[in-house]
Amino acid sequence: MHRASFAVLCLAGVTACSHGQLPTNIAAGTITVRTSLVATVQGAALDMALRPDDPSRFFVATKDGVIHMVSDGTVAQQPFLSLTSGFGLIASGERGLLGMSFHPGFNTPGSPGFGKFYTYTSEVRVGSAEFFLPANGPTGGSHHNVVREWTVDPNAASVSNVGTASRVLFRSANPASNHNAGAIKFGPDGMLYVSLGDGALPRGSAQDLSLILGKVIRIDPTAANPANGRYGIPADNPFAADGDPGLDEIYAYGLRNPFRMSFDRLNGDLYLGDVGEGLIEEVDKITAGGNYGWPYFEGTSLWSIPPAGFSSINPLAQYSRAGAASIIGGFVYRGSDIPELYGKYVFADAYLTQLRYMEATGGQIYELNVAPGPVLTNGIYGWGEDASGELYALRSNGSIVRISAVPEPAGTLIMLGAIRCVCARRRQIDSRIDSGRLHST
Ligand SMILES: [Ca+2]
Ligand SMILES: [Ca+2]
Repeated sequence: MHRASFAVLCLAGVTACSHGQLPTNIAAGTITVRTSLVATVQGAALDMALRPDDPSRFFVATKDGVIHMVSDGTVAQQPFLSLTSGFGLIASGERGLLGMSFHPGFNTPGSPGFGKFYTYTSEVRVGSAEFFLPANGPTGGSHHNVVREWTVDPNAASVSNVGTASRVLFRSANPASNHNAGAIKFGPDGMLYVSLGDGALPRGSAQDLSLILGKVIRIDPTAANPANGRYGIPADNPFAADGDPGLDEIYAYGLRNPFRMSFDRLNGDLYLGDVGEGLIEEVDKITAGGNYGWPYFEGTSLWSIPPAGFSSINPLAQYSRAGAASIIGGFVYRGSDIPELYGKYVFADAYLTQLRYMEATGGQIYELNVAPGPVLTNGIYGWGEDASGELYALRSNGSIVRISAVPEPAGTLIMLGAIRCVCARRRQIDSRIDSGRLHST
């Protein structure tokens, strides 16, 4: 149906139906990496966080509501956090524990973020939501997407008092069960950035600046300004000026379902993958106040007729949804293990096993060649970045897969060894010939 409406719009001569050159097959790139299994957790892994003080432990979040602690490839028997019972988490379909982040001050005594981490969860509706569609009212909608702040003993191996350890920063009533987004990341400015989907129905929420749907928001979780009391709003947010009718929380808008989001650790640039409707998946670089087009544009393709004078920011890159499903935004690679990948944005698609990359400035998308080894047989739902900037694909079967440089192939080493062996034997024979001993052996 959406394809049909697109065709009608194009035939009607509306401009910007310019996606026609999108390849359905992504070109093979020139970079080859190796994948290796770090560990496997139970459930679909979709986010990974590191404590600011401890690069050796990975905290891996699963859709069904568990945060696992992984140290040196071993998954701790006791989960760091479990929301699987008695919590009201909904983990069906696109809902669940969708993101987590430690406060940068998590292990700094005296920091307002000491002992604090944050989650984004889909939960049963409880009371009134702070954000809702007027048509549904504050108690309506499918479920609540909830941002919570957890306060724990930084030395504790797990959160034991799940019922009381968190406070709700806000609830957003999602109109439908899908398009929840759920990335939650601290920026280099110490602010918390959260991506929210457009809630699926009705279309248009992403362009409505009175709604939180289809936005990236920016808040200070440990402050409390008079506007809300549960978190602060940075004064330099794009719609926070006195008299500006747009929600003060909004950082960027016009997004459909920006499921995964990351900051480039080198320069603080914010990237996300925005999941498409029927034709196009896209990578966006997010700037303050930016409008990313949905639902008037899906990628650079017109999806519905915009108002006169409408303009929006095109994606950095886009690919056809044909044969794909949902973009899983990754990271700009800033590690040292794969020098040729440095500065490239690495990402994936939820239903494909391919790894993809492009220049951080956008343009052509390539497939990352993967050397023979453990096979990526399940789709990728998320990405993690370790303290050194190395990347990990988080898969739907719970496996955490490290991307690394291809080592010197074993065959080459054997051949080199054989050549050395032959040469040594030859030298031995030569010396025996020289000394006239060959026939005596
Ligand atoms: Ca405002
Ligand atoms: Ca867009």
